[in-house]
Formats: sequence, structure tokens, C-alpha cells
Amino acid sequence: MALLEILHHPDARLRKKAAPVQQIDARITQLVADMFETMYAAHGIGLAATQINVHERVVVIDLSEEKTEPLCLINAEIISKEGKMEHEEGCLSVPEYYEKVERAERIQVRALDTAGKTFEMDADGLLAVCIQHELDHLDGKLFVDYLSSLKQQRVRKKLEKLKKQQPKSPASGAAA
Ligand code: GNR
Ligand code: NI
Repeated sequence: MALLEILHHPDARLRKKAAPVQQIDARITQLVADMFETMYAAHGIGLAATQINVHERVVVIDLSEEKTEPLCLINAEIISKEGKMEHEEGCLSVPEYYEKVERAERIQVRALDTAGKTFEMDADGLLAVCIQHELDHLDGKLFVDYLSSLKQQRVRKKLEKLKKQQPKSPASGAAA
């Protein structure tokens, strides 16, 4: 198991489009385990591989209070959408910023599980929001992209300020 570094906006790597997983092997199983560990440690309810600089279509989610309901979606596709809803969103790649975003209210999803088996599920409420948020990450999209350019500018300024206050930890690698 390993804790992985989560990329922060604005980082060009968050804009890369992820490729479908070709084969679910030990490497992918390890990736999924590391993503759950990283998501739980960061107190997130979801994490897309893009956020840890792996550009393959893997998403992990756990909405439960006790962190006992892990859901992994590989090569997920939204096969139908219904209705509209507004929900306040946050993102581990956009720390300390929350804003309402409009999404489909109900979705139907088809994906592979970690055994490589295709399954379908219906989602509404926060789960539907979270799946749409995570699949956007795999296409290089962030929730702040839906906001007005004024709000986007504010987010960038706020993150620049945060970055100055919190110099990079040794784990994050880059030299000063
Ligand atoms: O932890 C997270 N919370 C959240 C809240 C509302 C809508 C979406 C999310 S996902 C986010 C974790 C994350 O950044 N996933 O990509
Ligand atoms: Ni996110």
C-alpha cells in the first residue's frame, strides 16, 4: 500500500485525458488499493486516477460514514442522464474551495469492477454528483470549469496564496 500525492489545480497534468484500462492485472489492483488508501487519508468521498497523475480510467468512491462501502469504477460510462440538480462540490485538487455546480439528477452507469466484470448501476443524489465529478476528472475537467470566469479567477488566486503559505513537503518531490 502506498499514499500517493494528489495534484492541485492549476496543474497541467489535471487536464490530461485518461485512457481506458486495457487489462485488469496486479498493477491495476495495486493502483486501486493505493487510491482507496489515499482517498481515505485525505478524507475525500471520491478520487480519480488523474488526480494522482495516472492517466487511466479508474475511479474510487466511498460515501459511507464508516468508510466501509468502497466502490471502484473502471472504464465507467454514463449511459443515461435524467433531470438537473444543484449541489455544493469540493475537490481534493482544489483545496478549501466549495461551490454549487449543476449536474444531472439521476444517472445510469456501466463500468467494470476490479474482477473485470461489467456491471450497471443507477445513482442519484450525492452518489450521482460524485460519479459525474470523478468522470470529469478522467476527461481533464474540474468542477471549477463550470463557474464564471470571475469565480475561476478567485479560485486561482486563493490557491496561489495557499501554496505560498504551505511550502512543498519533501514527499511532493519538486525542488524549490
Ligand atoms: O471529497 C470530495 N467531496 C465532494 C463533495 C461534493 C461533490 C464532489 C466531491 S468529490 C471530492 C473528492 C474529489 O476531489 N474527487 O475527485
Ligand atoms: Ni475532485
